[in-house]
Amino acid sequence: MSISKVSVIGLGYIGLPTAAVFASRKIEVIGIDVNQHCVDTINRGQIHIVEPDLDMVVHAAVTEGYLRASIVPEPADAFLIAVPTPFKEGFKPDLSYIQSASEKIAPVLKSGDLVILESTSPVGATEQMAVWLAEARPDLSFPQQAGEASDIRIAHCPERVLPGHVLRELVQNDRVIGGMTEKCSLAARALYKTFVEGECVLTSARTAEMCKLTENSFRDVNIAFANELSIICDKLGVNVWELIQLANRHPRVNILQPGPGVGGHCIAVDPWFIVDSAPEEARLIRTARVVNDSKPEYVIDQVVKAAASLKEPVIACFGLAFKANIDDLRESPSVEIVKRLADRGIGRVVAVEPHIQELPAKLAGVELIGLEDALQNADIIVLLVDHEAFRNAVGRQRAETVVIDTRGFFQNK
Ligand code: SAJ
Repeated sequence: MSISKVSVIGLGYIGLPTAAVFASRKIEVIGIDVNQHCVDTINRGQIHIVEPDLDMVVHAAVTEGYLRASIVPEPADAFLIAVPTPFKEGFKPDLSYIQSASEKIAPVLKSGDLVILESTSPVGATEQMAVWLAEARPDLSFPQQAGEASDIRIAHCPERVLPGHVLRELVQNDRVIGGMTEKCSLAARALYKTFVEGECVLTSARTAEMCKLTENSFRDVNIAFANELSIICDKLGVNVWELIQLANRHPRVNILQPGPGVGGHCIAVDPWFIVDSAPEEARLIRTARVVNDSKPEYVIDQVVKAAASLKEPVIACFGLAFKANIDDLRESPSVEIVKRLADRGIGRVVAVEPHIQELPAKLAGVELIGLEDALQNADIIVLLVDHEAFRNAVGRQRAETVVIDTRGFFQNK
């Protein structure tokens, strides 16, 4: 199967880097998005998201004519769907973006095309996508109808890149390729091999779906273990950071780090897809979510207690991003903590976040200040994100400043 044109549907944090990497291999790429502003930005050779080096790769791809964006789908040889899969009421997966992407590309599909679902999805979503495509195109055959003889090949190939390292991980990570049939898997592998240096391992679509959910749930459960330990250790008067460091000297123990909660768009969402599919069975996975989601309130309680004995304290919150050394504030437990602290009215809440120029609208009433200002004036420092930029702040706070360190940053680690 020869692929000379690839269409990427959804030009967000995964779709745009993927489109740009294909284009950098001199494959013609048409990126499709519903957002006109994003389409226009990309067509100017610029980007609308933050990811190191992505601006250069997109600029080169657009200038050299390999990458174009549009809101109107057009024929291609392979279609990669990288749209959001959030959850709705009751933590139920919302597949509406996949459905509308399927409906969009269906009219331009032709025999021999490959459709790949990259979005993190509950088990069965790829088969569901194939049903939507088949309903829209009764003139074409799909794997669920014709098996290996189908006109259209379908696979699930979940992305597993780490924000902040997307371009490197896209190329270097191993890739799980779950075709609805073996021919589907082989076609998808041939496509990814144009840029993936890691191994492309073949499996079924359902296993590939579960694999991605498993990876993020594994991490969530392990972070929940660390978060629960931190609360137990507070109660028992044990330094959790020292404890973890010591326990991790055991050759088969590797505990992750406690924090103020789990943020981002994946780890706090994906485990719910497993819980939704197997609500009775997924007891540990559900509990991990509950433990991690309760951590912000625990941190707030700590601050409220510390503030109780102070008059109008200046509460300086260090870090707003959802993790270290990035500027992404979306789904960040730190933003939530700062907002809820400000709403409580227990003092003057200020934020230090060297990676941004202005605060998001939901933090109206909070002031963004510099690190030195915070060190001089804070009565309480709440370390929420372990940004490298805070490294030289350690030990420079005033002697009387109370430090609530959710990441073990101010400790002797
Ligand atoms: N966190 C802790 N303690 C830790 C590690 C992380 O509290 O020891 C917190 C972080 O501060 C952050 C959250 O967890 O709030 C998630 O951060 P992360 O670095 O664990 O993961 P993400 O969300 O940036 O990316 C994850 C990755 N998945 C895994 O590592 C299994 C990435 O490979 C996936 O591609 C990505 O989810 C995704 O898109 O699914």
